[in-house]
Amino acid sequence: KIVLRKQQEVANAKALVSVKDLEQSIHFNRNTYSFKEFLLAEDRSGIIAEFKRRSPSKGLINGTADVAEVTQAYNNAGASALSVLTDVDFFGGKTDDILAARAANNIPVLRKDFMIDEYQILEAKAWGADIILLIASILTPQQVSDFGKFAQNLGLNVLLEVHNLEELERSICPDLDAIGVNNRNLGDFTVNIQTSFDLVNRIPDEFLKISESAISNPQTIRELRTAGFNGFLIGENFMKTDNPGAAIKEFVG
Ligand code: IGP
Repeated sequence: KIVLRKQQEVANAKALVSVKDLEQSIHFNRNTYSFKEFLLAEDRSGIIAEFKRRSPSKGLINGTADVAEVTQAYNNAGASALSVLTDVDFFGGKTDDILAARAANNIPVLRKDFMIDEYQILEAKAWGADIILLIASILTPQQVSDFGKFAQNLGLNVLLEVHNLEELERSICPDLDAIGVNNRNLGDFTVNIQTSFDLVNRIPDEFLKISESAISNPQTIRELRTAGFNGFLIGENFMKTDNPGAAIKEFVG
């Protein structure tokens, strides 16, 4: 059902903004920031810090936070990259959020959405994103490879999200930069950090390894790092506080 909803959304967007318009936007012709460079930088934390107003599993998380202010605070605290939700219906995101995050920061930005069409990848570039997310559970292996190539040809980096070994083995291909293990099951919203520990050694070393969701303390980050992860995607535990930019500081270092 998410795929059908997104297809409708993409059709509506295409009717309003042509591919040519996207290609002529100011952000389209720029050098993107390298996910790998920032994730592995000595002076950065490996944290991919997410701006998320609400979610289907938690409802409203933060209704008042300002995207430029919060992402800048994440960046200043040592985040390696920023993740910004652009899905409207489920996550309360919007295009302006990613434009604002881009304008305020000089580190990689991930467009966090359900990508099902090349058009959305062009949007991501036009809106100032550097990284796109491909979710294995909603895409065929052929789509993962095609969208991965398409994004990399635009200079974007590609994060493939998997939730189990079957998805990983079915979808892995050379057209990716990073593999993210989602600790949250998108079907029933249950979370289990063990998912990351179980899958980390199945990810080939040529890919960046990211653990996603339900990371609630710095000790877990240390354990994930020891197990082989390079990156840690964290949203709710920052966003649910009054001051997300202060909350990240306790997770860094
Ligand atoms: C962040 P959390 O539990 O720290 O808020 O999780 C991120 O991993 C989560 O928002 C996410 C997500 C997704 C959201 C991971 N994969 C796919 C939407 C779509």
